[in-house]
Amino acid sequence: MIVQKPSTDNPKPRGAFIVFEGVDRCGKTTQVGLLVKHLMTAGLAAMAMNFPDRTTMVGDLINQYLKSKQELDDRSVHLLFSANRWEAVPKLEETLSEGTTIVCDRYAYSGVAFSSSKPNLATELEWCKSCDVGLPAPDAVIFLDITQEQAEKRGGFGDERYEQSDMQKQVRKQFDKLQKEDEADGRVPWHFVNAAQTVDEVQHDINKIVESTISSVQESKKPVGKLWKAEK
Ligand code: Z5A
Ligand code: MG
Repeated sequence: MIVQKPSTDNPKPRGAFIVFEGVDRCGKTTQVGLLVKHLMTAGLAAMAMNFPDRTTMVGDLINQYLKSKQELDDRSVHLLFSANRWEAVPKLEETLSEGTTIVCDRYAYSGVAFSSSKPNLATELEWCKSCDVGLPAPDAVIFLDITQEQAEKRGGFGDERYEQSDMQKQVRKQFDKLQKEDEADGRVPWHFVNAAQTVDEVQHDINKIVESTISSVQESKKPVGKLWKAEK
């Protein structure tokens, strides 16, 4: 992997912002950990992030909701998931500007895909997206692609809200809509990786995508984009 050396003419490039998405048990957390290790072994600064971040006050409310200890209206909890990302923005931007690549386990796409899969918000995709407009945009979304049947072979669902087959199938449809919208917009590239392969095979595919993303971020010197925001 090419690691650009900073100099006076060539200041330290920003880090890349890589987001992992996919349905339940597709292997996101497994691959985020492996990717961070791989990048650090190659001499690159890299850091993992995850959403929901259950360690904050907002994240604690989300955690109580996901564990069914707390009932919340669908729009309210959607706003909490979004707030949980907005509260992370200063850290996210600072980390990228210091040249550290961020590998993020779920992001706004999960936010919109899960909320808009609920009957009350089924026709509210645009409202769901609007809460996250302007967040830092990923340089790449890695979608770990697996069928519901394959994912279910990895063990039964846990006891959290949303861990049900019908919900997960609807979520997958919503992810597909979001991918098509991003494709039409042309700013955030999605990469579909066959997540039904072995852990090593999945990792191999991911490493190639991420190495090329990091190189293009370094070469283009483009600042971090704004998610779903119309360009002026
Ligand atoms: N949610 C939301 O509603 N709104 C939002 O804005 C956000 C999230 C951000 C909690 O998320 C819930 O929040 C989630 C979406 C919603 N609800 N659901 N479903 P979470 O990220 O905390 O969820 P999680 O509990 O970590 O599950 P997960 O992320 O879906 O799993 P995963 O990270 O994709 O998979 P994994 O933990 O890496 O692997 C699962 C198992 O498969 C494990 O035993 C691995 O060892 C095994 N595995 C992994 N890779 C492989 C391969 N290649 N082969 C075989 N076995 C494998
Ligand atoms: Mg996970």
